[in-house]
Amino acid sequence: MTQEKLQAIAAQFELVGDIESIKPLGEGFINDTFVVKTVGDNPNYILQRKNHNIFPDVPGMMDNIKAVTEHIKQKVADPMRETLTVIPAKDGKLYVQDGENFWAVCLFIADTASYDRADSPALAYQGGVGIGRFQALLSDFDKPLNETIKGFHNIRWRFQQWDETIAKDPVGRVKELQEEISWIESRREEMLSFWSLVEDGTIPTHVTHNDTKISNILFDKPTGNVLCAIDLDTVMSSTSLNDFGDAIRSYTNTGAEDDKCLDNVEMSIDMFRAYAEGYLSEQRATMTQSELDWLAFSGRYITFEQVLRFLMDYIDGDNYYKTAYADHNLVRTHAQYKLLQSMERQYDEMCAIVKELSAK
Ligand code: ADP
Ligand code: GN1
Ligand code: MG
Repeated sequence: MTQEKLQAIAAQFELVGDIESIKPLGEGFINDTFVVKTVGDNPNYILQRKNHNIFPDVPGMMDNIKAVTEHIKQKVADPMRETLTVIPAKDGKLYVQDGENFWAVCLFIADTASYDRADSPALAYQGGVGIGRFQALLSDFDKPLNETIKGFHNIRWRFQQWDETIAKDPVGRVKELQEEISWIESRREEMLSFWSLVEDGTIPTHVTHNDTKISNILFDKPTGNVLCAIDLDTVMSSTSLNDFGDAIRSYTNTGAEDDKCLDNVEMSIDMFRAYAEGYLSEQRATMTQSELDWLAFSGRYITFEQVLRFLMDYIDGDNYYKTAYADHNLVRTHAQYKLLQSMERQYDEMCAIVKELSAK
């Protein structure tokens, strides 16, 4: 993508100030993200090419983001910093379509930090507060939301995709993956029976973020406190347990998501406690008993789902996640499986911590 092309796209949005530069940012697995710097004291912007293969209805997704951010803005002290601000195109749409590509812009929130890994329990606590608060701010949001990715955290749907991918075996990788496939199959019933509690309403649904890894939270640089949840592409109705579980998958990992050295990867129970404490400080009062009962399990559920998704993408020939090298998705599978096993070993302790914290 040339600078000229990027400039031409950015110029179609309602930006204040002349563009000084457009530079790539971050390492997201799905979209391409750029920072648009403007001349002088004018605001800067985030320009994103939204992955249309993964998000079939980008206009519907942008409607979701606009609606939830407008809702949050009504309730917070600093509406320009405590949530994203969507910048429309000059034609009034929330995106610009350029051939097959869809682009969107939001305000760059200055003086913030984001992290790929939690390096202290204090940060994990703040992360928990951030997602708990995000859910609380949206607890009275009552407009319908578009389903941006079908069955995103629905393991029944994921197993359907899984069975089809294994049957198809498009690049002939299934035969060498019998052990990894058994990791998935041996947990199928357990995961489906958890999900059936969401399907039958035992576990309620809410407006949720659905992609709560640590890099999707901004922290305020001057105070170190959490500022807001970003990357709102997957905001949809689901169980709030998914947001907790996905964050636990990310904040508690002592290694990297794609660590080649499996000895680095464990679930840190201290990080678990810190994140849970932050989250429950915002959410405890409104949670049902069924949500509390399954809170610790949600870390296992989402980590399992991630093992399945990475492995399924590897079997499929690496079409979904961006990869940096040939067997990247397999390395991710192994590292996430190590994390899952670590959670399974420490599950009783996780449950005891939830019990202790929720009794406070
Ligand atoms: P992706 O979908 O590729 O993960 P994100 O929306 O998460 O993209 O953005 C990638 C990174 O860019 C974030 O982790 C954060 O560091 C930074 N970022 C995104 N949006 C903003 C924003 N509005 N203000 C400041 N930084 C941002
Ligand atoms: C993707 O977009 P990003 O990088 O924040 C993915 C998540 C995965 C995550 C794994 C829309 O998140 O579901 O958990 O990678 N997002 C989508 O790191 O599939
Ligand atoms: Mg992101």
